[in-house]
Amino acid sequence: MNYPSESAQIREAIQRSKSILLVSHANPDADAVASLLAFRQACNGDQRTISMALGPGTVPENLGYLPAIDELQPVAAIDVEQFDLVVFLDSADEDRVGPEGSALLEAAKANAHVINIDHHVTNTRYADVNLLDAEAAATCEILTLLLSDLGVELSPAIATTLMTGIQGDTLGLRTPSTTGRTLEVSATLLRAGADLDKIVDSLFRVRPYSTLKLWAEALGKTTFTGDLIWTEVTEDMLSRSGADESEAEGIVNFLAGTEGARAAAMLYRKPDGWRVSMRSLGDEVDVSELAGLFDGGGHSRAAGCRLSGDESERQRFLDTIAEQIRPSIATPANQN
Ligand SMILES: [Mn+2]
Repeated sequence: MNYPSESAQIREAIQRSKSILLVSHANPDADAVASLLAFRQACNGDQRTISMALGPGTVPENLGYLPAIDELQPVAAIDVEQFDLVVFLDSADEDRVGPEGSALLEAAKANAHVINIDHHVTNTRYADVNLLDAEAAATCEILTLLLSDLGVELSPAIATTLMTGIQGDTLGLRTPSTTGRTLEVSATLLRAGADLDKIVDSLFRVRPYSTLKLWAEALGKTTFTGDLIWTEVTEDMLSRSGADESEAEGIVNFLAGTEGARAAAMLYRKPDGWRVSMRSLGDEVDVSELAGLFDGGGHSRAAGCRLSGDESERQRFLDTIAEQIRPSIATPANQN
């Protein structure tokens, strides 16, 4: 057993339930979407009603190959009172689900049993059963271990879905969150029939032309504030390129690899401010701490927050981050 006590509690909760709601976060990524779909497939053939809901944001088009992806619904369309078990996946806290998150969690707690399965260090343990494993590179890594505990056989479709979440969160097993166990779990999924070719092509190679046009413009606007490299995506840029916001997701990782940058930020212009996504390449800068200064959170090398206000708030953010990431011991000048 990988998670003896949590797996037993989750098994019991599922057995007791008649209708299950699976929920994941806003601006969904591969791990969020794959977590829902994998859990859904694992319950296939089951007599229970199972619905899947996501916080606001576009489902990335490159995940279109995943089975049952068209069954995903927006959280706003869900009547949570219909469900007696609600499972939050890949969501560190209720706000991560979006503006409706806290109301949803409150309603879920009033009517249903609530389970929280996640790998974020910043998870607030908001559920009745919390299966949290910050050592896991992806929620789909936890789910693979959980499904094994529950005795669910991995079909090629489930394996492909779980592998999608792992590949997505590890950028193809390349992030420092990738552990020996991540590789072992991946090997298990591959042997169970995961279509790795399809996943790697869909996540990392094939992209629409609109993405290239958006990237060209966003990279063209890239600039430094101190050692922070950053750029912005606006509504105008999206309409000029014909891209949707999710097509900009990889830009911040790309920026983080720039020599001389200690952290990278992507600012998504919103009517009331910005959504910010941050990355760092090395151990020296913990972007979850930086995001925390602006009421955000995440992982040490990938985190996010929101800014509300105008250009002056954006400037305050940029200046604050630049100041925070300045090397603490200044390099002595003209010493040699
Ligand atoms: Mn994740």
